[in-house]
Amino acid sequence: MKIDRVELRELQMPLVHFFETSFGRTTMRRIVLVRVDADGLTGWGEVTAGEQPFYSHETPDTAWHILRDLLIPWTLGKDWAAPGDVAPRFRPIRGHNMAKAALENALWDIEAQRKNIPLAKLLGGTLIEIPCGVSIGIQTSIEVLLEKIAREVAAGYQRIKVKVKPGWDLKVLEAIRNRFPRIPLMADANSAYTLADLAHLKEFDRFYLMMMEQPLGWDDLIDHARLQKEIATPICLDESIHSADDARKALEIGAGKIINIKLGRVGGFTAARQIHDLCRAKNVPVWCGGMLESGIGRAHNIAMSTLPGFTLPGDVSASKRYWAEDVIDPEVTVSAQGTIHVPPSAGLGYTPNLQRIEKLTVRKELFE
Ligand code: OSB
Ligand code: MG
Repeated sequence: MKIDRVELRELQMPLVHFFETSFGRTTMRRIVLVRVDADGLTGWGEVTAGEQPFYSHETPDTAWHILRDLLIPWTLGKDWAAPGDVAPRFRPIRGHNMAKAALENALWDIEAQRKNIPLAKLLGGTLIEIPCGVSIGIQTSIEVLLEKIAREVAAGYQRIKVKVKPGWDLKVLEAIRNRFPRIPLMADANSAYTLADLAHLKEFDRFYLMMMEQPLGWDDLIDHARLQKEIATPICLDESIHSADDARKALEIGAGKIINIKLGRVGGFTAARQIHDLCRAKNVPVWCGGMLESGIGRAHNIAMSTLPGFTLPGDVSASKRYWAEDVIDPEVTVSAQGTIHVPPSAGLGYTPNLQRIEKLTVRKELFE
């Protein structure tokens, strides 16, 4: 495919409800979309970076810089045999995986359209319906959290993830288990603890969680391996895994038993599929993480979640949980059984709503 044109846009999208983690609260998302035109087709990608460098080092502005000054000049006007071929070309740039993923994933969208098949099928996906969970942020009170959980359970979601941090953890989990003794439940700490909290982290075992996500350092594997030896709850790695090599090393030393795969964090579909394949060969379950994506990133997450190793419900949920109006048609909906039916049409399976995208755009730049 020959890339004729690339457009970068920044959208500002207010969340319907703030989202709070151990590293802070988000109310307004700044979302960079990449539109690529090639072979008479249009593909879309999304930068999943947070507004501040509190989850990873990337932000919308660092991604814009890396895309404008490096990734776009390296790909524009060139003919790529396969979408994954840009991944080795991008390798000299250290990190900046979310910028890389946005461009690479747009090419996968185009390739699927060129072959007239769903993106899920192009990736090797087999599921036609994917299991969904929700990630519920830190709330103003435990009562508010319990009400939110009740609503999501009633909506059909197959597992509940809550965010935890020191001061919002054991008493919260205790209250949840008192009211919902049987729901599949997990906790995500986003690196809020250290090994000095070992005794405290052992207490989480009381709540028979499906897993505890990224309790320790955002770039750590060693301490996670030490912690995993001391607790029964399986550790799931998120922030620490940026590549298939990271995943291999993590599993080798026992840093966790489950991996959350996020397209942006690992640099796109090529790396995501490598991690999936590695974990599958080792019988390690994976699931698809979320980054408060717009419909574009959400559509990519849905396609990836159809790969056979995605055996656990992901943080891939309905558009309306995030946005008054999403940027795709139709918006993503979740069935009463807590599943998303994967669209059978070619490419993303959802149509970017150009008018709505234009309305939300606060800056754009065109490269030809
Ligand atoms: O750690 O999984 C995370 C959102 C932003 C940054 C990090 C994380 C999250 C979520 C939300 O948990 C998942 C979603 O609903 O998109
Ligand atoms: Mg996480």
